Amino acid sequence: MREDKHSPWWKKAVVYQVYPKSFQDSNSDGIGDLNGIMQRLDYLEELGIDAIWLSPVCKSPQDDNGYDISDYQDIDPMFGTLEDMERLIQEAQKHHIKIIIDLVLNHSSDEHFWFQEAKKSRENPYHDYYVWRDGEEGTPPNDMRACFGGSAWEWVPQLGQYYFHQFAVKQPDLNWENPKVRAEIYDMIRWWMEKGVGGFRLDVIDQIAKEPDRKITNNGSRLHEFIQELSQETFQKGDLITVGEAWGATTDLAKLYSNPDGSEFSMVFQFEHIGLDQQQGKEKWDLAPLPFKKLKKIMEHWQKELFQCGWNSLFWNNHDLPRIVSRWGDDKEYRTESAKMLAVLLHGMQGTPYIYQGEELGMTNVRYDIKDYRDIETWNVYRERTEQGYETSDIMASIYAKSRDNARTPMQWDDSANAGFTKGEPWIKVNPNYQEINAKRQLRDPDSVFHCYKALIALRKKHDVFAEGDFELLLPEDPAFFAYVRTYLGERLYVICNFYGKTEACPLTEAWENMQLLYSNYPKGTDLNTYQPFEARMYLSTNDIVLVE
Ligand code: TEU
Ligand code: CA
Repeated sequence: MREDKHSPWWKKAVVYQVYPKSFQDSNSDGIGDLNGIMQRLDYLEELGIDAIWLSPVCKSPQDDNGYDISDYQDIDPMFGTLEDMERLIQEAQKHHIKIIIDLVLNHSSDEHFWFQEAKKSRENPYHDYYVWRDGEEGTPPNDMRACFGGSAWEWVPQLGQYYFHQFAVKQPDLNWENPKVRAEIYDMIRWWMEKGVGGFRLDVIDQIAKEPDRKITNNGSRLHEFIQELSQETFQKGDLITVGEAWGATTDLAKLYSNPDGSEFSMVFQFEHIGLDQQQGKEKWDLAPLPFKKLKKIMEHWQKELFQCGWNSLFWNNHDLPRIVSRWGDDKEYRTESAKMLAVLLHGMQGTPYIYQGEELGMTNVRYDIKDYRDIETWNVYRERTEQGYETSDIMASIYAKSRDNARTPMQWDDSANAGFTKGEPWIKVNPNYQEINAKRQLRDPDSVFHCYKALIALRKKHDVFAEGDFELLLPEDPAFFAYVRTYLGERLYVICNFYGKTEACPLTEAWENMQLLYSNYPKGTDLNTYQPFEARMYLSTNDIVLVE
């Protein structure tokens, strides 16, 4: 059990997500690996992060880049060995960094031993580890679709049954209704806890309690029962950070997931702000402009609703999302300014910030020829939409904007060949802008995006108002400014961001000259009410009690 339930360590922590395949290659096979991560721990310590969330490194046929696990207790040889993983956990500790591993518990790979057994016969002891329905070839039990396209049901002729898969065909859904499955999973998690991991990220956790007969995927009726049991059997035995991925989370559900009594997780990833720039009720590929006021409202709603009765995670990016600077900033003329503005905006809020590798450099989206994409989802949408008669140029416009490979291009370390990521042939092309955008250059430049992130991390540690303050949105109807104030005891933290690329006069009239300018992405101007393109500032006002002698 945690020692101090009221302020667990992760409330002031900042997490950095490593997508291992694209972070650092150490043996020139073109694929990032665990030893590569070890070589970059100094860099991460310099940035000041507290934990690494490591996307899956377990054994996997890599049909979905490791989110299809064939052995939860071994490392994929492509990334290294179990000993390398143990060493990474220890080495990271020396850099004051914990390792959070990614648990993919909704499904396994079809190459997992359980599934290999399960499909042998209906009587096999592992058969019920997965979700089967009787049927006839060509007529699946219902019309449910898989996330990556096609039917959610796959026919297995020798059994005369279909199995259910919410994602790829090679990712059969595990049957959480079966207590044996749950017990095996808990054993496996405890085994990782004994190895000294600092926490867990739980992949699509809100989909584990699926009820395919009712066409329910997210938020099934037994979901919180399962999660509470999982938490009790595992996480609550340690002092961990846990974060569930929950595309279907509302603020009410998030209060359950992140209940301060510790009965479920530390926090969840919610995606309400993430789906905004797409046509209502359509897919992410159906692009629409960002409704800015709605973005403000949604962020305000989450900040307010979870205050003192839950905990937010704060993120713009992950391995499934396009680069935020290309998405809602400006990746051309104002790349540096807008990347910093987006950082300031998010890092001033309450919650645990997550930085996705390269975000701290303002890395951008890419535009490749379709043959150079690697992601299963990207290929599927290209094929499906081509079959449906979409114009190729429209499909490519969607892929440029939203492909998951935007996030998966190699980390840009320096201006040498392949951005210093590999001495071999990278598994996915490097973004051609690496000579301009790279870590080496930014480490030397105090005005870089890197140094902005570093400063924001340090501020969160220094001032309690970042973790503890309440939230009030300012100028909710303003079309250009995203501004808010956080208050905690005597401290007031103002965050004011010009969200767009035009110079604007700020309507706020506080006495800025009496406050401390904690951070700004422009040199201090003379006119305190004028904001340059994408200008962002943080002011701190403290009610100093003057003692009169
Ligand atoms: O993603 C969950 C999920 O819902 C995604 O498929 C999402 O809809 C998609 O990426 C949007 O483009 C998690 C992992 O983060 C993702 O990488 C995996 O592919 C997926 O689960 C399956 O494990
Ligand atoms: Ca390698």
